[in-house]
Amino acid sequence: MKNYLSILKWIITLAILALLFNNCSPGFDQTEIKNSKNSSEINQPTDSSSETGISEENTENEEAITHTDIFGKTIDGNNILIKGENFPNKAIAEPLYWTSFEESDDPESDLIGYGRFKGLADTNITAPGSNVSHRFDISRQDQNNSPTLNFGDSNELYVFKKIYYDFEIDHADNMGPLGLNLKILRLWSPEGNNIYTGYQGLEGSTGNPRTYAEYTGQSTLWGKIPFIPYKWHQTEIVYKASQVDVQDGIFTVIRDGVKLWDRKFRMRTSNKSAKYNEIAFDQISNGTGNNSLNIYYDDLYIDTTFTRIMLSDAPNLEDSRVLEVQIPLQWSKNLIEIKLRKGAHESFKDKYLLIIDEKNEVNKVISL
Ligand SMILES: [Ca+2]
Repeated sequence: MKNYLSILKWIITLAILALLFNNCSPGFDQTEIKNSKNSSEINQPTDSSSETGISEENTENEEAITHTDIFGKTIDGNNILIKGENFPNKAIAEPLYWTSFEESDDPESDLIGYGRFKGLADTNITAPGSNVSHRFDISRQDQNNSPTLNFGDSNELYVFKKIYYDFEIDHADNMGPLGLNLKILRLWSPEGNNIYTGYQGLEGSTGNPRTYAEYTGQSTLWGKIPFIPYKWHQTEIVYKASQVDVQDGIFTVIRDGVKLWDRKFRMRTSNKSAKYNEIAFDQISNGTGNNSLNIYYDDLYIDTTFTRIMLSDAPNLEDSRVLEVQIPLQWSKNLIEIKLRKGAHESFKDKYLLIIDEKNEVNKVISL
């Protein structure tokens, strides 16, 4: 009897549990679907506010939430739309110059000035994520063969490029009688004054790097950017013209995400007051030796504003080590269209789109 009552109790308990479960489960499922839908509406266009610290409205009212949304699939080469508010200014969406050196590109077509790309498409040494680079032999060439671009009257210049040096700076057969004097980056004014970062092969394996505003600078910046061959380097140049007779100009190189220096230069004087208007890469002064000196270029982006979008491995510029410039197609205060470029990143997962403003600071961060 006792056993019978015990079994009956169990049956009643199970029946009650079954009834409760039947009543609850449909409601639970519906809630889960709804939550999931809401969360996707809010988060998948990604809200950037948490990463940037930039205050955006935080309210219970879903209709009032403002955030940065992306529309389109994050696939390499895809065009996506970014919608939001208060994006930084960019008067012309497209950069001044862009080439990935892939098959369909003609790297010379948009270059202006006295130089041209004299190299050849190369498929053997290419930057990570690229199929084609541009091989350029600087041996026995004068500066008239260096890639050069006229950027007009702009006070600012931003350059993103990938570069690979297939030679040693101090090898005897690479040097002419006066050594190997290689200016890897140079900005020229119509008056002949210029600022450059360069090496001299006679001075050892790092090339004794120097950065100097010729005719107008007050001192030379030594070191900071040792010559490192046989390796792809993602290189960015941030330039801002100085005022006349004032040491307040910016010419900073960022290599593989690391800002190599942060100092100001006097780029103009009363005697030489014109601003720089041309950029030249890899100019040789004083000749070379008998060896070929191959330089490989990949992904060259030049613009007259710092405003841009970068795909990064970190939500801020300080911690970014792999950066890929994205190609803007449309740009307004609340709508940006870009052509997505994965570049050296293995995937878009856990990466960030950084919207950079006119001051070269992060305006918004979009988590992918
Ligand atoms: Ca390429």
